[in-house]
Amino acid sequence: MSHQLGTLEELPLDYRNTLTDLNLVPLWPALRSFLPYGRPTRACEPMLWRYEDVRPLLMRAGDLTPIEKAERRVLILANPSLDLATARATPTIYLGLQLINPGETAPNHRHSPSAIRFVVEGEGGFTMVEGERLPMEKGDLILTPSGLWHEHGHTGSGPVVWLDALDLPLVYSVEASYCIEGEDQPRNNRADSSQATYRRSGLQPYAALDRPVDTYPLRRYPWREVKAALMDMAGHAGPHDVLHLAYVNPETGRECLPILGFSALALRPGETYAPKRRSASQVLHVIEGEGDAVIDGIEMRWGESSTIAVPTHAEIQVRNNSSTKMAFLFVVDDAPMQRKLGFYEEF
Ligand code: GTQ
Repeated sequence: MSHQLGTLEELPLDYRNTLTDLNLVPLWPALRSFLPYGRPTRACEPMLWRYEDVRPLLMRAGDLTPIEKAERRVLILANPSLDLATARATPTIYLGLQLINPGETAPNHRHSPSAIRFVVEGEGGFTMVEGERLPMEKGDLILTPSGLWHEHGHTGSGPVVWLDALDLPLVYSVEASYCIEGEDQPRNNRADSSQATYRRSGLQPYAALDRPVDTYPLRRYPWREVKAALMDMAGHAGPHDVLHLAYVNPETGRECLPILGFSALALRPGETYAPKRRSASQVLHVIEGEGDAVIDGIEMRWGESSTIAVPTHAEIQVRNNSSTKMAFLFVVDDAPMQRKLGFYEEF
């Protein structure tokens, strides 16, 4: 039963002062704010970044700041509803657009937050993870999980840009975020070898059956193959089936990182994606296509490489405006963390 709860002001001043002196706070005046009825109170608001707005500023950063002075030349997509200084797109998701020019290297380091790279443009970039050189082509997903050494480089021509997504806000908020710098990694001679070892879902090394599961066996998910899988799926699906594939650990079939989850969504020409509300916060990054979205009543128009922040519990509709072309979205969410902690829900 719902009661009007007592306020702080109703309490005698001497009582309040004594509580304060003893580092005590009464719960009841704040109870509804900690546990609002029905839906959480959210500071996070829907937000859109258009790549055509960000790109010129990122290129300018390339002229203004040499890589040695940046280590990572990144413009953070900071949602203004969440306090710019805390570098968050959603309560748990950090996003940045990173530029690397030909011949530059972003030095080796490892850190407690987990990161992914999702390639936005350019050819010839690579990320080295624990000695394994992973090429980066547009739309590829590259994992650099917590604690693994990683460095970036670029041996091609023209700029290379990718979207960084990190669970940094969560790790930082529990005061566990830190980084270690290292010497350049010794490069093993098995570039991109996890691609070969985990060539196809449903197959894994035989020896893996007799050892504990590998936490991060596959570090690159090529867009060429993800797109082909979505198109194959479209060919077999009914017209109302949602074309949505999760990126998973091939040994467990579960999410590939512990806190953030990644998936790819295809929208047929004219299709509107209107899923149930989810307790996870999300990011939608456009791989190809253009359209409209309504996120909690906020209307926005998206195009190639746009990035949209979606609050927890949000009402969302995303429409592919083209009558002829498919649209493809990369989705980041914090559902893996919420599932592990037991409060993931859809409504
Ligand atoms: O490329 O390792 O956007 O360490 C933020 C922190 C990228 C990276 C970011 C990082 C990196």
